[in-house]
Amino acid sequence: MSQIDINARSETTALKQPKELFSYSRNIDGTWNLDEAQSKTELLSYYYFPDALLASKPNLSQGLKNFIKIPDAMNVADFPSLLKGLQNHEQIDGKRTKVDIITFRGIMTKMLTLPYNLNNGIDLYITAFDKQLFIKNNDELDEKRKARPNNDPQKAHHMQVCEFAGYKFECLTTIPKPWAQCTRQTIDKRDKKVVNNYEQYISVVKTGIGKVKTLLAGEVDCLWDYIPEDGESILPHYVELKTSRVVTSPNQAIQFEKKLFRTWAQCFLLGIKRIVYGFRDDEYALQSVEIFDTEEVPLLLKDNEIPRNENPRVVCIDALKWYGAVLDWLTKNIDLSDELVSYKFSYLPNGRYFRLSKCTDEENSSLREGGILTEEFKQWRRSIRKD
Ligand code: 0WD
Ligand code: CA
Repeated sequence: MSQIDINARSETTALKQPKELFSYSRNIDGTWNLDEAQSKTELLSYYYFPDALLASKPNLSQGLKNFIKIPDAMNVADFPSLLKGLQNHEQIDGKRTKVDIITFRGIMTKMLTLPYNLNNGIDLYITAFDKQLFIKNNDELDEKRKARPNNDPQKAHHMQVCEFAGYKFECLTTIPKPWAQCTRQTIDKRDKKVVNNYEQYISVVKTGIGKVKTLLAGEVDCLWDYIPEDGESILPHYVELKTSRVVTSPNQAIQFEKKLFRTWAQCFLLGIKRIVYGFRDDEYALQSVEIFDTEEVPLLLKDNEIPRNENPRVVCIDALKWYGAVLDWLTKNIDLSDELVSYKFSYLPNGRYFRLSKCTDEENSSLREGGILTEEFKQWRRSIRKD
């Protein structure tokens, strides 16, 4: 077993410009669509929210009882679809994608924000294959934690409404096609549309920090304006949509700061430039909408003068130095060519270390046989192996 001190920091934070490799999507019936063009035309929507719509203070809880919600256990990061998409991409590209780590953005958001979220545990599985690390969340453990009885039904209900409110906000602020191609009906009846969280669009991006190259798959909410011409990066055109309670007290300001930091990490990792926050009151009525520039968030956090008591000021560059250190450590402490073991990489709440330990043989086999890797992907990579 080996461990990395959570106070580890890399000296530099040389960052690579993220680049989209491909995209795919999840349909309303929960099936995956690996057709990139179709995913972009059918599942990628457009931001459209004229200020005038705020006047009616739309209620973000409206339609909750018709919410088409994917069961939590099914809504986990899905490796088989990502790897199939990657295989398609490599077949078109004619070569293996040269990265060190393949994972989902949500996992890397947890890593990057760790220095300012010390009381959240993180439990990951890591498998080396074809000289690359595949990192997966331990979803079973998360499910068990979530399944603990909640003794406060009022709070449980509030959490449910808040989750719905996020998807409702997406529904109110987006249209399925560019404005000129939408019917009047589609635009005007957005508030009546049945909300679902099955449909999603996923962008797969190549990026990295220091010497470590990463491939990250992450959900993207919508486009700000249009899909650019070939040759120009689509990433700066994407938007992240979020909701939060209106900030009315210093304590809430601290909570919002934490959320904004997490959102910054989420967007930064994929190279998304714009964040749109919808602020709602305690009755879930939408009070205001504010647009943040991802690049400006670190400065906002740095200059924010709020009474923060024991809460440390969030320094994004410090989080990046930790992120650089931990990814570098992983690629150096795991033998990338050992395909006989898998690892657990875990951080206990309020711990001082992130620990790497070997999985049991059973866990290793299950990760290599469907848990992370698929037979089809392994065969594909073996078929193009040079040695
Ligand atoms: O615990 C789950 N059910 C999770 C599911 C956790 C993390 C991811 N996912 C799924 C997503 O549905 C997607 O298919 O993995 C895929 C890739 O996601 P990602 O981009 O790596 O995930 P992340 O950055 O953590 O979150 C993106 C979105 C969220 O948007 P907001 O605006 O809330 O950050 O994934 C959804 C959500 O729409 N999502 C969740 N939905 C339900 N329960 C959860 C969750 N715990 N976490 C993320
Ligand atoms: Ca969102």
